[in-house]
Amino acid sequence: DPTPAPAPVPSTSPAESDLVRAARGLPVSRTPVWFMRQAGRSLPEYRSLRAGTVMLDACQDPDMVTEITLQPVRRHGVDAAILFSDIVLPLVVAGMDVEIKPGIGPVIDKPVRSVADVDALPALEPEALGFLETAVRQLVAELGATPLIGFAGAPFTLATYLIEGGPSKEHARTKAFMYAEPEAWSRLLDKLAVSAAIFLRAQVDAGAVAVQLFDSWAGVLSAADYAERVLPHSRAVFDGLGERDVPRIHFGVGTGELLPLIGDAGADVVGVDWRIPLDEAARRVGPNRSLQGNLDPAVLLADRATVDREVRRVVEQGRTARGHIFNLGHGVLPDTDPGALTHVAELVHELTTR
Ligand code: 1CP
Repeated sequence: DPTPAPAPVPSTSPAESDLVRAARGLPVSRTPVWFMRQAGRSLPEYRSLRAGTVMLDACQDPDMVTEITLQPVRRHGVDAAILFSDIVLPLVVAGMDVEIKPGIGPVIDKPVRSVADVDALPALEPEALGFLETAVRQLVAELGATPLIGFAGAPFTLATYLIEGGPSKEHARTKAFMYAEPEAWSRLLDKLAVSAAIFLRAQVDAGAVAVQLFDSWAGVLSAADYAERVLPHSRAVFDGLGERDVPRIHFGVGTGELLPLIGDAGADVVGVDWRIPLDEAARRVGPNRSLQGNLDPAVLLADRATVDREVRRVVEQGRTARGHIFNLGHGVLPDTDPGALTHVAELVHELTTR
């Protein structure tokens, strides 16, 4: 057999990319930009590839994960890829009967409503994540200098799906369980923290150079409840990374009042939605953390002049942070014109190139 040709040496390594540098508060060549939910329904190439494949099957097919993750990187020239997966995947792999219903989201037939339900939940075995390791290794090889962000759902946000049985607005049952069954609550969030940490470690060990913990729905909690009943479990997820020296991004929606705590849970980067300007967010998280955000995704449905004005504002307000990763304040809306995303990535680069 001939010796295989050596892999091309990229000019910069993903671990020294602008994304990682901004996350650490180091100088960058330009502000890095990526978009939450950059893969998915806004892209026609995604819709045609996914046609006929159930979401959770797609997430466990390494070739499909690789291709879908790469699509927005090729199209938009963004500064990071985020693994195509879902926050409920570790639960599915562990054997819980969670489904993702099209147009709805994660749904579970027998919601968790008692201490016995919590104790009956199956644990995630790291050995079951071979498909993930394969997908991440393939991706890292294809991405070259572009960093791959690994992610997981935070214990609170996962608990909302398990307890409610599906998506919900108020998360009233979740909060009721938290207040009524504090011990079972803590056991549930412990379990979810352990599986999230296993899921993140698998991605980092296979080559992801940053991680994002999505606590999308934590904004429904008061700061006191968040600090006492949720934060310790989110911190446990980050602690589960051990010595792995990758920047940690931590994001939730409507978390204006929680921003300092979201940072305290162990984040290098605090993700901010559109409700609070980044200069105010920088004051709230303090000088030792970077920020990610926070263009309102709905702005992308407006005219080009509005988009440009709002992008400039976010870039300017982001300059007050220790480091800034440009992103949306939440995921790309399905009706978004992909051309608007490409334009935003170009404009951020143009405005910030040193
Ligand atoms: O490109 C990327 O961003 C990677 C893909 C990705 C990510 C990061 C998907 C694919 N899901 C997620 C994370 C995720 N999943 C979060 C955290 C981010 C956020 O707040 O948006 C949450 C809350 C979920 C749960 C979920 N999965 C929902 C939301 C339901 C609700 O409560 O409102 C939905 C609709 C899904 C399904 C899903 N996940 C991903 C896609 C492309 C889809 C749609 C599936 C389909 O088309 O059938």
